[in-house]
Amino acid sequence: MARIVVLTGAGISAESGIRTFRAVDGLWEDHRIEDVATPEGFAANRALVQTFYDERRRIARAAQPNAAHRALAELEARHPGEVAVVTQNIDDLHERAGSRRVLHIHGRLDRARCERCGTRMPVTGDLSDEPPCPACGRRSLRPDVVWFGEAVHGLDEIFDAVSLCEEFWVIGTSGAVTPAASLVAVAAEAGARTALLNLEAHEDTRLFDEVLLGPATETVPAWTA
Ligand code: BJW
Repeated sequence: MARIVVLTGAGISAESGIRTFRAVDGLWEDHRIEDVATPEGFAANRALVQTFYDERRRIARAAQPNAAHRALAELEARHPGEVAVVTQNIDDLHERAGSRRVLHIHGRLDRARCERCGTRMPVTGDLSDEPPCPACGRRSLRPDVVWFGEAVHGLDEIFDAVSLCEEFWVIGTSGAVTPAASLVAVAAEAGARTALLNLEAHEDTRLFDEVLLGPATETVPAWTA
């Protein structure tokens, strides 16, 4: 089990040029959440949702890990086996920075899942082309991401890790979405020290033992040094 569990959100990738969701210029300003981030929205307009994720996949591929991703990878390298990253992000910037133990609670942009047979696979091109599933041949692939109303990935493992850690740090998330937002209460209840590193204070700030405000590329290297 990891001594340090780090929960990350969109804010950690913001300085890599990936838009957050709930900022003034965030993704939800251009799109209705229910149109692009629910199973119902996908059923109503597959092309819109596939194109939305194709575009985000292109942006994520072109983005580079920043100093905050690298600081977490370096922390893990200095403390092998003691650090786990639980990310809400669907980009792979933690992995590309060198983090080895990364759990993608909301899925991954670079993976697809067949709605018919459940097979999961890497995505190389665009899903809006509606390529067939290599396992069953149906044109039923969707991004392997977690939309509202769907079960997050690996929740039991994450609850176990958070309830056994000594340090629980939360970086770059608004705390607007459960169950990720409820993990700080689990950690605090279990006696872990909790810390929030975020650009700005938000409703959940008071739940943390320590709060460090500022851009992640400055706060995370300082905090993990
Ligand atoms: C910086 C920075 C810098 C900026 N440095 N910081 C009522 C009705 C229906 C459902 C519910 C309900 N009440 C609760 C629910 C549950 C629902 C939920 O939470 N809804 C709320 C909106 C109310 N949750 C779910 O549905 C979840 N599933 C679930 O509960 O399942 C139950 C179940 C069990 C068993 C079987 C079946 C079901 C699933 C939630 C899925 C969320 N999915 C998304 C999309 C993923 C794919 C994609 O990326 O497109 O996940 S929504 C979106 O929000 C995305 C994010 O991961 C998530 C969190 O966003 P995040 O990361 O916090 O980003 P922001 O933009 O909000 O905040 C960024 C922060 O960074 C800000 O604070 C900035 O200040 C900061 N920042 N720059 C540091 N440089």
